[in-house]
Amino acid sequence: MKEIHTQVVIVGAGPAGLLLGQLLNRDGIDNVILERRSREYVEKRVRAGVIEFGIANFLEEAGAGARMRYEGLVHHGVEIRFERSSHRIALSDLASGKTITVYGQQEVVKDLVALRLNAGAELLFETEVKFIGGLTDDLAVVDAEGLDGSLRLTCDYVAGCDGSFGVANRSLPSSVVRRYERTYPFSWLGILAEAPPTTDELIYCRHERGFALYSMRSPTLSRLYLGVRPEEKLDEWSDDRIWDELDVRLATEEMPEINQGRIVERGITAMRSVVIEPMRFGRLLLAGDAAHIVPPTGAKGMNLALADVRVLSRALCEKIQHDDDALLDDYSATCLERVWRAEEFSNYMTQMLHPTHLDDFENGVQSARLRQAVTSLEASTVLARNYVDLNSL
Ligand code: RFL
Ligand code: PHB
Repeated sequence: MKEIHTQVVIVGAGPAGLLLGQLLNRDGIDNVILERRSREYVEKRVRAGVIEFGIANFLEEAGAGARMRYEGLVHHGVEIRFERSSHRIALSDLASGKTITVYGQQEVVKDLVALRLNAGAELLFETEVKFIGGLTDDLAVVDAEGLDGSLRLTCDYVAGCDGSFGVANRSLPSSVVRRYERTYPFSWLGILAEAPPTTDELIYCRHERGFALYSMRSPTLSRLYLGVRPEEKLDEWSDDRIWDELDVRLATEEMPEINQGRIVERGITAMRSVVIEPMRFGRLLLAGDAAHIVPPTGAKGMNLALADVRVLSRALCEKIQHDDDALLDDYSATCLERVWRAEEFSNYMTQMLHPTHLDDFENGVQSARLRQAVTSLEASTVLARNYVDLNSL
């Protein structure tokens, strides 16, 4: 078995793990990233698209924002559509001039992987962590299986950035962990299509047949979602059925049809909210989806993950370089306050925009909430601020 010693082992090369690696490298803290998938797989995984104002600035400060600034689409508003009418939320006007940047998560991942490999830092793909232990000992131990066989790493700290179904959150003793969870009675069917976006801004739409979201990635690529029942299968959705349903749900008099094109990626995602408390046990610190999941309606998952590692990198730096425990001791509480705010916002957006065929009272409440969101200055201001920059508030 090959043995390695480093200061921080990072489990997972998603946005959280990769940005943490970059921040620690900049502070001169030795670290190794272990990722169970191949480089090609993580760079092609299509997921999030909206980067908050403060998080975009932070990516730039971390030296990872150059291509995002050049290629990302800067948006000043979003549209909320219901009962076949459109309502614009003027994000920048309502949120002190702030904007969102539409830039694919896999582009953020590609940029961070390139930075790391160019710096010659350790990033082991196709290396799956099987065990994390020694959390209250002098050194933590991480066992992994890689392309060249078994590995044992010893380290001061383990950053569990391996997503919801990884090994890190299962390594916290069950006696100290509390898990809060909600599963929603719908999923999202998402597509990426070679079609120029029909609109300049994102459209969140509630239609009696279900939710729809119009988003984009570039002047030639559209990203669209349909709310579907959790039991629905991808093979029941032909291209024609997807486009017809998007047309029906999104249609207004001003926008009767949407641009179509070849569908290059498709998937169905279940909608869940999860919070794991605490986010630290001894030498193990959870960050990103490993610690919490939000339904994608608020566009918060990746932003939360990046905001966690902003806190974590500072805490690790204070501890490792100045032997100061204070930030590390506060890590979980500091993050969880923001995490619960994001859970609340994502839950609010989800519950407002997904009609239910089971409960007409709920549908009435949703309509009232939507009308308030677009007609009350106070309500639209809260929505705009949370949407644009929740993680810096
Ligand atoms: P990731 O990206 O899941 O990365 C975890 C990595 O860990 C690896 N791994 C392991 N590696 C080694 N050993 C093991 N035992 C391992 N187990 C797992 C995995 O292979 C993976 O590479 O977690 P991270 O870094 O915390 O990032 C979180 C984000 O990916 C996630 O929150 C967002 O994608 C959520 N999300 C959105 N977030 C936004 O901020 N804005 C959005 O617009 C947005 N839209 C979305 C979304 C997520 C979606 N899906 C598909 C879930 C839209 C969708 C449809
Ligand atoms: C996306 O562009 O993929 C996207 C945008 C907004 C969301 C979720 C996903 O709320």
